[in-house]
Amino acid sequence: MAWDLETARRLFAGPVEFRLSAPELEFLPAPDVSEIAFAGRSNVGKSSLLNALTGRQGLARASNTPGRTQELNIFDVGEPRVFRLVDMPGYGYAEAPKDLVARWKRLIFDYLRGRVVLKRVLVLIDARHGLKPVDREIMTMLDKAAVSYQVVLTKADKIKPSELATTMAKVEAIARTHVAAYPEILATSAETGAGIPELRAAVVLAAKS
Ligand SMILES: Nc1nc2c(ncn2[C@@H]2O[C@H](COP(=O)(O)OP(=O)(O)OP(=O)(O)O)[C@@H](O)[C@H]2O)c(=O)[nH]1
Ligand SMILES: [Mg+2]
Repeated sequence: MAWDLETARRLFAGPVEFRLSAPELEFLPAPDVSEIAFAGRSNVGKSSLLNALTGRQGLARASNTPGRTQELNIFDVGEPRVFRLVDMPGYGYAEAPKDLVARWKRLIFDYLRGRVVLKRVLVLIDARHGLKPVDREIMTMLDKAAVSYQVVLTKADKIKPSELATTMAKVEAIARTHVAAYPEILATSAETGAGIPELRAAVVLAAKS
C-alpha cells in the first residue's frame, strides 16, 4: 500500500494538462485511454478535488457559485499519457434555468452510460449533507449501466471527526446495497489534503484495471 501511495503521488506530481472542454459527447477525444470521472451535485467540490489530486490550484475552475463547471473538462495525466481525468458539471442544481439543467443531465447521463473507456466514476458527496435522492438516482443509473463507481466524501474539514465517522458509516452501509459501488468509501478534504494520497492511489489502480 505504501508503494501504491508513492507511485500514485509521483504520477500526479508529473505532467497533468488540460486537454479540452466538451459541451457535447461528439467533442470528446478519441476513446484511446482510461478515464476517471468526477461526478456529484453542484458545489460539492469536484473541481477542487481534481485540483487537490493534481496539486495544482487553478487547473480546474472552482468557485462558490454553483454551476461553475458547465462542460466535460478533460485532463491528461502523465507524459506519455497514462489516463484522463474528467471534471463534470454538477447535477441537482435546482436554481439553474430548466433547459440548462436538462442539457447538463443529458450530457452527464450520456457520458456516464456510454463511455467505453470510463473505468471508474467518483461520486462525490458533501460530508455535511450525506446522500440526497439525486445521488441515489445517479448511483442506481450507474448500477444499471454496470459502471464501477466509488463514493467519496468531500469537505471533511467542515465537520467534527465524530460526525464524519457517523456519516461515513451511514453512507458506506448504503453504498454496500448498490451493486456497482465500491464497498469502501473515502473521506477527503481539498482544504487540508486529508484522504488525498489514498484517493490518488485508488484512481491509479482503477485506471489500470
Ligand atoms: N472547506 C472546504 N471547502 C471546499 C472543499 N472543496 C471545495 N470547497 C469549496 O466549495 C466550493 C465549490 O467547489 P467546486 O470545486 O467549485 O465545486 P464543484 O463541485 O466543481 O461545483 P460545480 O462545478 O458548480 O458543480 C468552493 O468555494 C470551494 O472552495 C473542501 O474540501 N473543504
Ligand atoms: Mg466544478
